[in-house]
Amino acid sequence: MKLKLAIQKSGRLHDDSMKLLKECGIDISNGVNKLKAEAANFPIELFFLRDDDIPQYVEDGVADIGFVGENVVYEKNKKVDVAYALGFGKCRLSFAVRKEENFSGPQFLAGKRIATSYPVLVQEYLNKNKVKAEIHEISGSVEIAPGIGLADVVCDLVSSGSTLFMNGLKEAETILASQAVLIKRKDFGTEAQSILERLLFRIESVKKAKKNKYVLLNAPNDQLEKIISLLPGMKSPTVLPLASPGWSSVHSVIAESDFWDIIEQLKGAGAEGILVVPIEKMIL
Ligand code: PRT
Ligand code: ZN
Repeated sequence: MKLKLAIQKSGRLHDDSMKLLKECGIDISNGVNKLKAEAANFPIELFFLRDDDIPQYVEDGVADIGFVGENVVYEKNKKVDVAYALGFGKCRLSFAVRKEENFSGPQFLAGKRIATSYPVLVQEYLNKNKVKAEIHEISGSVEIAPGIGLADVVCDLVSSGSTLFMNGLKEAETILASQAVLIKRKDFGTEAQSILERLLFRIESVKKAKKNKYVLLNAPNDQLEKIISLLPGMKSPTVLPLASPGWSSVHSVIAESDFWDIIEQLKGAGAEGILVVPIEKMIL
């Protein structure tokens, strides 16, 4: 069997979805102008769809899994499971008000007209905060609604914030932090599950590799102990003697997050010739 994966046909998630599959060593042969494509070297079949339709296709079992934004998953509220956070397509669903206004809290929204493409999530927020407001559902260019007098407040996706800024709005309150996730259908056979596990294993290796760097450095032997204590490594660092006496070569893996801290400490401890190399895959 082949696992059927739905991804966005074109738009913000398309390229990152294709890139991730490529990094997982999955070759997609035919182009994206078709509805479907097959992988040559992995039991997977791709469906290219509008992101809004992906949860429904997965619920119906037309696709087994899908890559889609959490914002769409929770708005559509279909019967699917969120199986894995993919780490790309990060954004937030936020209320925004005119820049001269002061959002004092959920009560600010009482009686206001809210323009949004996310009526379900907005209504949920209003209910949770026991606020009554009018929701105007619009499918695109939500940010122009206050300017043309269609609404007082908007609730839309934000990443850099420049769209809001250019429309004289400011972000007031985030109701959902979102990223692309892998969703799967409820009814999943064992064969499908085992292909999914192979795929997730590869995705996990790619993600881990991106978060880490391979570091090689030269260390004077009398500082080795100190330098090794600074380096976590996967088990422990590799230490090899250099041709010149009194020196060793030390290899290790450092997490991107504390990378510069550790490099500075390594230099302070006498490390020289530090090389930092990206890691392509990391299998633990
Ligand atoms: O055609 P299809 O229906 O498939 O695509 P679409 O037009 O509905 O979606 P698309 O391609 O715009 O976005 C797909 C997904 O990308 C979204 O569902 C989110 O999960 C994710 N994503 C990440 C974003 C953004 N960042 C984002 N910034 N989706 C939309 N935006 C828009 C936002 O709506 C606003 O208009 O970008 C503008 C704000 O960006 P900044 O950088 O100016 O703040
Ligand atoms: Zn869409």
